[in-house]
Parts: sequence; structure tokens; C-alpha cells
Amino acid sequence: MKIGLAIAPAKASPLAFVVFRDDLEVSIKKVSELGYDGIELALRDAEEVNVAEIKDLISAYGLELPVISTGRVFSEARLWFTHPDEKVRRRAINTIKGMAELAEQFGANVNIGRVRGYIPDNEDKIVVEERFFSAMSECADLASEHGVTLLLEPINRYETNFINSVTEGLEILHRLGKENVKLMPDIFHMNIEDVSITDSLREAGDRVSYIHFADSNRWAPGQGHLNFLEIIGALKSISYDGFVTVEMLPEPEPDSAARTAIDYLRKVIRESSSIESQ
Ligand code: LER
Ligand code: MN
Repeated sequence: MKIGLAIAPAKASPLAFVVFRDDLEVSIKKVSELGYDGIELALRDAEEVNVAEIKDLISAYGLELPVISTGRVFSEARLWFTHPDEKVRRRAINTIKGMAELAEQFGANVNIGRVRGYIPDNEDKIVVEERFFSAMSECADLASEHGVTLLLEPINRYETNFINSVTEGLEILHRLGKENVKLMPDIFHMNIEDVSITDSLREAGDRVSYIHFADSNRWAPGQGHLNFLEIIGALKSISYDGFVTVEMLPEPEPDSAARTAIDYLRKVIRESSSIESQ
């Protein structure tokens, strides 16, 4: 299992949900020195970064870039798939297509979290869902041409009213029926929405393609009351061997949070392996 950390460029707004928001070279160097295996990069659009520069940096510091995350498309660019205005939806779709083309250059995938949008109070759920399915299908088809997977992330009820639990996420994947759209559980959201974190992970099985880790209070794993030994056990039971990326509040401050998270996760992964070999 590889461990990643969520970062964003310095000009990202404080609403970007990342641990390091800084000059990319500064962050990438720190992530590597802390012993992480990769970075997840939060972008507002594909034009925001210089591909060659980031390729050089991640290769110089021995890291991978498994996922480009898109929460900033929602929080900063104010674009989302279920928006009532067709022109806004079109810009959201084009932005995500641009991210998929960018992701291909890193062998990365693209997260679909808050950018899916929500169901407005005054609108019919069926109509709004249809906007989502139409946008997702179009983005998935383009992503497929580039060998990129879209990662649907269930998000808790306090952030959106659309696709909250892993169970709902699986139903949506089934209805969408696109091979290159997979599930991206976030343990923090699952702790709020899923009846059992471990049962839902087992139910999701090989549809889990990436995962976000934070503890119950959204601090570093080990700082709340979730049982990460059980969670890692459940991921191993479904043969999950991808990245677990730490997306948490940068508290009490980013550097110590990032260190606490990696130290704790390495320890739990070691414990899990020693239990397996007994
Ligand atoms: C937001 O809470 C979150 O978990 C992000 O990964 C989705 O945009
Ligand atoms: Mn997340």
C-alpha cells in the first residue's frame, strides 16, 4: 500500500482541502523527505500547472502523482455538474475533460467529489440526477480515450445532499455503467454516512480504485477514534493495493500533521502485516 498526501499550488484559496498549500517545489520536497510515496494535486483547471516542471519535480524527489483532485473547480471556479444553468454545466464538463487530458500525462486519474454538485431544494431529483449522468458519461468517454479513470467520491451530508455513502456510490456506478468510473471512498465521510466502514469497503471490493484517509475528527489518522488496523485489514481483504492518500485538516499545523499521519500509517501497516504473517 502506498501513502500519498493532498497538496495544492500556493495560489489556491484556503478553501482548497489540502495539507500543504505552497510553492509546489517546497511541498514536493517536504512530502518526499517525510517518506510519502506520492502527491495528490488539487487544481482549479488544467492550465494552472506546467506539466514539464511537475514531471521534473516528482521524478527528482522520487514521488508519484496518482490523482488530480477537483474540489477547487467547485469551491473556487464555482462550476459543477448539476448546476441549473446549462452554460455553467458545460464549463464544468470542459474543465474536467481538461483535467483528464492532463492526468494522462502523469499516468494519473481524476477525482469527482464536490464538482458533481448537489440537488437544489426547488428542483426535481430525477432531473438533477440526469444532468449528473449526462455530464459524467461525457467526461468518462473522453477520459477513456486517454486511459484515465474517474473516481467518484461519496461525500457526507453536511457538504452535499447527493451521493453521501459508499452504498449510494455503488448504486450510482451501477446505473452509470462506465468501466472507467470507479469508487473513491473517503474514510472521514464514511464514518458519518456508512453503517460500517469495513463492511462497505468489502462490499465495494474491486470497485475501490483510490482512497482518502483522515480520522473521525478529520485530523491525522491516529488522532481520533477510528480503527485503522481494521480499515487496513478490510482493504487487504479486497486486495486493495493502491494509494491511500491523507486528506485531512492541517492541524495543529501542516508539517506536524503530515509527519504524524505518515508515522502512524506506516506503524499500522507494519502491525497489519505482522498479524497476517502469524
Ligand atoms: C471534501 O470533503 C473531500 O473529501 C474532497 O476529497 C472532495 O472534493
Ligand atoms: Mn476526500
